[in-house]
Amino acid sequence: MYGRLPIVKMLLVTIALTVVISAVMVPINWNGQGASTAAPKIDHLLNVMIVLSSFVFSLVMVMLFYALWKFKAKAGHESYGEPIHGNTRLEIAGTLIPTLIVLFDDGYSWKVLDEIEAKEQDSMRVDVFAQQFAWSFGYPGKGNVWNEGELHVPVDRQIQFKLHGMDVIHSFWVPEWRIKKDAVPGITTTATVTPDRVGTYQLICTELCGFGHATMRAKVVVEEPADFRKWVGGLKTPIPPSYLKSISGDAEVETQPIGAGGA
Ligand SMILES: [Cu+2]
Repeated sequence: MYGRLPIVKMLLVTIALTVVISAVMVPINWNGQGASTAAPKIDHLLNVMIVLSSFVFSLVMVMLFYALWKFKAKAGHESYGEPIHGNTRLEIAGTLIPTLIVLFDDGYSWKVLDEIEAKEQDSMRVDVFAQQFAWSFGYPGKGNVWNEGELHVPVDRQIQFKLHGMDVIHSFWVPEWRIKKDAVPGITTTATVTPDRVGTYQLICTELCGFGHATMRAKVVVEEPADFRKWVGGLKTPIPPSYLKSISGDAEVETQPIGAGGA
């Protein structure tokens, strides 16, 4: 009734717009400094998502502005538009294209997370206890020693953080490591990280957990293995028995194919 849509032209404009938006958005360093082996993978994943999102956004904009221009009511035209009965081709394309994009996103994210979480032979376990509004850390491989408020880890070694929520849900996040995972009461969750840059960072609780949430931070020190051994060797306090007792009934969740969210 309106003639055929200029599909090829619309697609070309969509692709051109995608290129322009991506050229502006992709070079921006959204996540800041990276300091783990996961960081480049996640930053690359984000760039792929930006390009795909730019494509979807451009497609919608091109169709919207085409419709605004092409089907604008003529002056003095007061009646309703003609009734239509759907468009099978459009409905199939409108279902298939988003489905394929989302499936691709899923598959690619899954692959990246799988690579990050692949357990290495010499990975070290660190227990992380999150409670309102403080962090503490246990080193089961180092005589079960424990430290409050400051986390030390050796550089270039995979760490399996076993996360324990002692009261409410908290979330473990060191922005430079990119990985973020919830600490949930009753469940032990695992965050796998290989820090690859010596330095001092901040562990931030990123799940609104109560009045003191904004202050729930801990210092993170990534250091050479020898420095780490010296530091951990100087710890004398064992993990408090009350802590161990309160997590003894936890369900163990070794791997989660899809990362837990967090506000
Ligand atoms: Cu919090």
